[in-house]
Amino acid sequence: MNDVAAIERDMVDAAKKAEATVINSTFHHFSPYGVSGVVVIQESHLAIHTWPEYGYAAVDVFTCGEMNAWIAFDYLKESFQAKSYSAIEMKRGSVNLLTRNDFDISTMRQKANEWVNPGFYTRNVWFTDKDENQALSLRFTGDVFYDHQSPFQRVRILESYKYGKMLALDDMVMTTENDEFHYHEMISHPAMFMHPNPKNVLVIGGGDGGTIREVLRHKGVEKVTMVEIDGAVIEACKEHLPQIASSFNDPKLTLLVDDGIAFIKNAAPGTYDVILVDGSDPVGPAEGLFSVSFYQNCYNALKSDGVLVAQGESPKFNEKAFCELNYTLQDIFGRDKAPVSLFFVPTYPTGMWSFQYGLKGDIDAIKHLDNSSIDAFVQSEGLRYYNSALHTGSFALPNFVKSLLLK
Ligand code: SPD
Repeated sequence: MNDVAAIERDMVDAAKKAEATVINSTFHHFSPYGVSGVVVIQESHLAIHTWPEYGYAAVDVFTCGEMNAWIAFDYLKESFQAKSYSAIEMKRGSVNLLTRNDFDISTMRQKANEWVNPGFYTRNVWFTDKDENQALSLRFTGDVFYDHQSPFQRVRILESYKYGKMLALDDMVMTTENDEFHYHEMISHPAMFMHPNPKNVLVIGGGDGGTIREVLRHKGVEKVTMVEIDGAVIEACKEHLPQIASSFNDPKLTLLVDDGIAFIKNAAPGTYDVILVDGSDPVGPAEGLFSVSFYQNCYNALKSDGVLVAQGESPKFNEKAFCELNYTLQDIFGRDKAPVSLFFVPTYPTGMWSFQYGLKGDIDAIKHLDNSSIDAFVQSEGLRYYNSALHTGSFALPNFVKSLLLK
């Protein structure tokens, strides 16, 4: 009752099943929940208002009598899987009281043509990523390129007006065509440059392919292993987000569709120079990517000088997960070895997001950087977010974030 695209589809299909002629439809998602919409048909209209919090919808099927409205009713009952329902058929108007007006049909047609605005767009559908108290909404075209319930999550590729195509897992924005570089450059290049010579890299998650694309820009890398639990994410992105999923055929890549948590548990100690945890939020399949045992296993799998970087949530949207992850990293890697970098993602709730590090051995987040080779790399690769000044600056935290991270 909160899925605006599915409700619009079912309402339009209900009209068609009843052999109505569909003229247009307009549907609106209210934040944080509720949908209203109308399907205009030659025979009048179908309208709906939903209250997801009650699992309830009110529907009107208004016809001029040349179609069987009950067919539409039965179809909606089925498609909404209604457990209970009530319906009233209401005859409108008192025909004996009506008098027909005479009018000139050709004048009416001409006037109608003047009123029609062919460029007028009526669809107004929104995707909302939210918790109980905050939300970020993106208006999207209503086009759904991929929608599949995998064993782990609902995987969708939708098209937003402002940010292009978007990967959503369950109801959360993962990445969009137009701002993916913020995230993918910042999860990979700071870690790759703070390590003196990263050769063997492990990516856990990252099914859209953006993180491996960035890691593989570093010519010294010899091997990248990527472990993604959900093959549907890879399949969807290869087909619909090819600019992000552009490196799956790289010969240096070993791709495993498998559970990253089990993988790291069984990894040989001291194997990787850099581990990047490109997971989703700590609900569903990614919950284990926020556990103490997972990070202890990552620590063991790193070489004696190694860098771990993990998607660290937001200090403004998910403070609890943000802090708990950092406390875990402080406990495992050491208090001064768990720095946090902040960066900006317009399509994540609040926009303020983090990567959290665990640094092993002599690695430091900023002390040993060679800024001129970083900027030469930035230039030659045409990076759009990361640069040497930003690398250092991203580890400078606002005071309220520093306070949050004090154990
Ligand atoms: N709320 C979004 C958390 C970020 C999840 N990872 C994004 C995947 C991009 N490769």
